[in-house]
Amino acid sequence: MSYLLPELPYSYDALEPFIDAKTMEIHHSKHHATYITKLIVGLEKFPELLALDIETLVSKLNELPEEVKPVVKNHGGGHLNHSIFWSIMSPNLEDRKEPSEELKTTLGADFGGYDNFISKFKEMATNLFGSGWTWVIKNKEGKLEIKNYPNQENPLMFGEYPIMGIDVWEHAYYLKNQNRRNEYIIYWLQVVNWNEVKNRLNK
Ligand code: MN3
Repeated sequence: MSYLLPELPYSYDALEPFIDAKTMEIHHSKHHATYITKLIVGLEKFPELLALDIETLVSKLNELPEEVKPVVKNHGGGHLNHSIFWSIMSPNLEDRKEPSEELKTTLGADFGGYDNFISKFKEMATNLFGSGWTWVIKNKEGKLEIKNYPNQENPLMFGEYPIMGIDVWEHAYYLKNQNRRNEYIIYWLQVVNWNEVKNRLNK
């Protein structure tokens, strides 16, 4: 079994009061788990693909046999997106305190400053229509961009590196925030693991 649900590096209630325990439990143990189950079923006849790590599989989307592209795009993307998502949140105050001046400079460099970077991220996530993710990506030229991708698409499918991304599917916030996606976005930004964001910038 090559694709497994990663254990959360913290308990379901660890991100309270910003992200509630029930949402975390359903999101991880049901939604994320289902992407993995469906990915494994969809790749049944392709053991060589099941043997790849998830980042490699998703990066190769365009080269894959036509019949597996949809399952890799939807469920492979779902597995990878959520694996990243859990890792870039933290209950640890040291991880989620304001980024250092150095990190703020790096994040803000392509946006006219860190405050503009945060405003743009909030605006993009608020305005994403339907289900999808707002990503901070490093493009092929090494510049940062903020982009919206629908459903479970991942930047690696487009030759971009995902630095941080917010899941704005309703399942990520509806129990707590109902239709107030903007409230969820503000709460989510309180639990971002900036140390992990920094690690991803240096990859
Ligand atoms: Mn989700």
